[in-house]
Amino acid sequence: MPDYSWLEKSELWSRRHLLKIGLAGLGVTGAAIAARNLWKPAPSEIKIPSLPGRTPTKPAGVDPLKFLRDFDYGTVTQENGRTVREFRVEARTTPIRLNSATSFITWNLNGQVPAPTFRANEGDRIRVIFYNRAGHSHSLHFHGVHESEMDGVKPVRNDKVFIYEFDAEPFGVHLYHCHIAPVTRHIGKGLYGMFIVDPPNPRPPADEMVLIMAGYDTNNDKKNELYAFNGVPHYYMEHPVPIQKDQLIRLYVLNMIEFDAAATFHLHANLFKVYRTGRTLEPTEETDVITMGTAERHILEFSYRYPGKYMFHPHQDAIAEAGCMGVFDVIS
Ligand SMILES: [Cu+2]
Repeated sequence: MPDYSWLEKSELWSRRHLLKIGLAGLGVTGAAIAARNLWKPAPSEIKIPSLPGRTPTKPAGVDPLKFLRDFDYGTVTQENGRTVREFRVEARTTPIRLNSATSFITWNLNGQVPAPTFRANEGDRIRVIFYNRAGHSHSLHFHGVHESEMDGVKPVRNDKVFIYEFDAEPFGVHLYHCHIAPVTRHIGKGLYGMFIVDPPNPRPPADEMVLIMAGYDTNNDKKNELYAFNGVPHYYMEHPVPIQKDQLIRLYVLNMIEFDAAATFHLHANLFKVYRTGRTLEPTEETDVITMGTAERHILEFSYRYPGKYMFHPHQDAIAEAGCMGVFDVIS
């Protein structure tokens, strides 16, 4: 669960301020806010290997090993007999260190790239309180089904709050991102995240992880000079992802690379089952490389039979070699 204490402590979320921006009218009270953390996902028999020592990347706010399995289920309350999940995010402008030579100004949510992975059950009411403190206009456009006013193409100006509210549907792997023109730039600067809607009957227990592929146009030439899984180039090469042998792994993979028409995802020494857009409960194919256009996303499932280190990367090797590459460390 991400640490939102900075938000709760801030003057912004004082009762007076909530009243001012109209949240009280939506039924959000201090009691509802205090209810955060009451709901947690059911524990399973899945073994999550302990993570190796990490290289903190602050002030970027990105810890790719932690991000992998970090699902934000929101603050859960019941309102008029239905489940409401409330997420609070703040758009900011902060630098991230991409490598020893390159610092990059990102446009982000809560100081992190990618933005938090929101997760809900199909049919939940979603409420996203979006506070823009980035210095210029941004918005949040969610994929999925919702009303026109909630489509997130209208700019939210600096220092303004907008509340997106809609139902989580349909189940699957979705995404959200800023939709201010030029969108290539707003996404390329880091304002994107995943939005997972779980089906009414949960998928089988698995070690679940999020992998978001993205590019960085560091010199504004409308091409990417660096690429990354989950924000930091080459990170999972330097910090392999430990996974358990013979255990089901479920990857939620999203391609957010701008400027390149498509990216593939390839897994070494294995094949994975594909659930296109997470929209099926049975796999639709089995392969070891899948092509994703920008914004395409899938669930990929597999397990490793043999211990050892195995790479994963787009099979456009130029993209992989420029940072979008990682390793699973299969342990027994
Ligand atoms: Cu933006």
